[in-house]
Amino acid sequence: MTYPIQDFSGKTVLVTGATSGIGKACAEAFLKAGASVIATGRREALLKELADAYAGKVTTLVLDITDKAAVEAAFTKLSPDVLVNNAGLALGLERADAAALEDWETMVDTNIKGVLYATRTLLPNMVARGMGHIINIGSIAGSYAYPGGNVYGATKAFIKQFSLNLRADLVGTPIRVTNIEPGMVETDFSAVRFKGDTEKAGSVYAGANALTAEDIAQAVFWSASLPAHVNINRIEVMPVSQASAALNVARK
Ligand code: NDP
Ligand code: 8X3
Repeated sequence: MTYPIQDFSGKTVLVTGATSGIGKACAEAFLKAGASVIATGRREALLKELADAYAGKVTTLVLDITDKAAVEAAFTKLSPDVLVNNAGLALGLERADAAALEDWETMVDTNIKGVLYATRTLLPNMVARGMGHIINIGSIAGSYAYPGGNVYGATKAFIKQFSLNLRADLVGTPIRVTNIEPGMVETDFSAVRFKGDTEKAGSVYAGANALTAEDIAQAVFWSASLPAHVNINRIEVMPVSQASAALNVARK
């Protein structure tokens, strides 16, 4: 018997932060499988590039995920089969006593509140339709502490627990919830974290044989492609070159 994976033709996938990196790769994985994609992000030109590359299959929504009113207005009538809550960022790697409070606020606004705005707006439609899969992009930073990961890691810990709590609420409905937790993926992530310092960003990935955005897109796609009765709760993915660090001890 052939294993009954989902057919994505005729299905719609909404990807937040589809202008680059993991979000763009997720959009492309679903497009290649025949789905239509609603691609969101702030950089209109990059959304247009994606739409041009997959003519007729991509609807673009230029929006800032931290803008609650804009998200509600844009998403309220939508009922995608899959929502990939991917838009997010890290800002800075300073110790907590030196980090910029504004950076902390931006991470909370984007990585937590943005996910809440998208999820809370779309979820009633999914429940009413009796169909839907919410796939959050968490991080290993939500499970393992590292110096400078302070608020970024905490936002991803929120996403891990929010994903599990959504599952608890949605038992008895067909809605699925998955948290994908990547380790080091070579994208614009570090260039954003280091505010355009591409040399510093490059050194993060140098010689590391990091994961690619496509590696994570495959985990996202696989989770969504499984039969409707299967829920992947969490997937933690690291490059083979990475492992959780030993506990630190400061010595005299
Ligand atoms: P990128 O910088 O390549 O992509 C980030 C995406 O998020 C962009 O499409 C960007 O779109 C979007 N985004 C950021 N802020 C906003 C905003 N305010 N409103 C709308 N969209 C926004 O990085 P990645 O692909 O690596 O990151 C994607 C996700 O993966 C993030 O949640 C990140 O935390 C997570 N992750 C990344 C890892 C890595 O090592 N790279 C590891 C673990 C998790 P635009 O700028 O056009 O608005
Ligand atoms: C990104 C992975 O380890 O840089 O979420 O925080 S890490």
